[in-house]
Amino acid sequence: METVAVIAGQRKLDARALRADFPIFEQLIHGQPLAYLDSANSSQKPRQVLDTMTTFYETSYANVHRAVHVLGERATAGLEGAREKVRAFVNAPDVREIVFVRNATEALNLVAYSWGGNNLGPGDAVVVTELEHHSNFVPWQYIARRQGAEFVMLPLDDNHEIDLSGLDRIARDYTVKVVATNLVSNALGTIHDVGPLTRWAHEQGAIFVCDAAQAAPHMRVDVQALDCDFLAISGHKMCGPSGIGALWGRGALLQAMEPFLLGGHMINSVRYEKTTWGELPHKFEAGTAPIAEAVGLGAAVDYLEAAGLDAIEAHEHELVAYALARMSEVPGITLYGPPAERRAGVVSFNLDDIHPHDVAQILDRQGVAIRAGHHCCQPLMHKLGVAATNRASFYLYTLPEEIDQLTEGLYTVRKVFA
Ligand code: C6P
Repeated sequence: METVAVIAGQRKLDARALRADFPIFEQLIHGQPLAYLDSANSSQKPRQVLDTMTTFYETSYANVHRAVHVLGERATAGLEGAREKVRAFVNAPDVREIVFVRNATEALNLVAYSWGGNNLGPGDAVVVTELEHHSNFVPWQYIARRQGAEFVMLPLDDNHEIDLSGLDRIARDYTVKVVATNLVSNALGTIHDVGPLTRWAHEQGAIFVCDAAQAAPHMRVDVQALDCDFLAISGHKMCGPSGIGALWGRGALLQAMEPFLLGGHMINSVRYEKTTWGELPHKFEAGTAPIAEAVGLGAAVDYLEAAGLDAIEAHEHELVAYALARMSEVPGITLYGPPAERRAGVVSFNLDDIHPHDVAQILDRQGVAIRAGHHCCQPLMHKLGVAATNRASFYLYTLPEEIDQLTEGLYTVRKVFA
């Protein structure tokens, strides 16, 4: 089926046609059509990914890199083929720089422990922002303090944008070794222009660590154009299975780093006196890999490439503009985050003083799935002056009708709490 039309030179996504690829939508929830507005939490999976994984298990499954039999070879080719797809997806120069991990959290911990654990010390600073997901905040906070280094948070300004005005002072006070931020905020949807921060980080001689967990599913992410040093993604947010993610790192940095996890597969030789590490990327892939999950991630990359990252991004901009317009009419609503042009498909909000969990529960009864909570961004919630928000998030299969369903649902919530 044709799912992308070309209108005036711009590829336009046909979300209705794409949606037919997702079996999850073939059911009613509480007797209602499912409005799945929780894709930033985890996306749904198309048949192409599910079928690829089933076929792989049925025809090609074995352990990888250690069997000479046919199935071992097929499985290894499947895993390494997926690595090459991920390499091309993020435009990494070398496939050996792609390390398979469980998720973005593990990728960021790997960098914090392996790079930070050997390169940070007193007088050094790790700089993160106030709107980081805990996965790009807590590992840095922990490793900086463990190493006796400083943990510095770039605050948000009153518009909830990253405030760069304190950079000179930070550079004066510390030797900045790490700057870590996300490309897209999971709680506000902000698409960050990280260029100035990357340049500043490199002027300080620091590494720039990019959390692309929310960016990679929704827009073209190019590690060379970003000029970052490490980049983390999660498969489950981009139509792939859970249990697989990837870390990209500059080859020279990865080469110089100690391994993160130790054991099988990641060694070159083991003697009583000494163990030496394997080549990249295996040095960082101890134990049996998430094999079918990697193959599924490869299929997800194919799926997103076929839909077109530009078309996905444009579709989400349309949806988010529509959502902001519709939702702003609901009395008592507070919307957080930037204008539609600078947002991925995420809308965080609060409704009067109704607890977000109550809002989410009443919406669920109407077939609308959103997330309520702190979104693993407690420093940001503190800045917003709330304990939690509601968050609706969109993806390539989201339709405007689902936003209508959400908006109608919010009127019902207000009636219930009137
Ligand atoms: N955000 C959300 O609902 P994992 O759990 O490791 O796959 O991804 C962690 C992570 C890292 N960075 C960002 C920007 C993220 O949004 C997430 C996951 C989910 O917003 C679950 S808390």
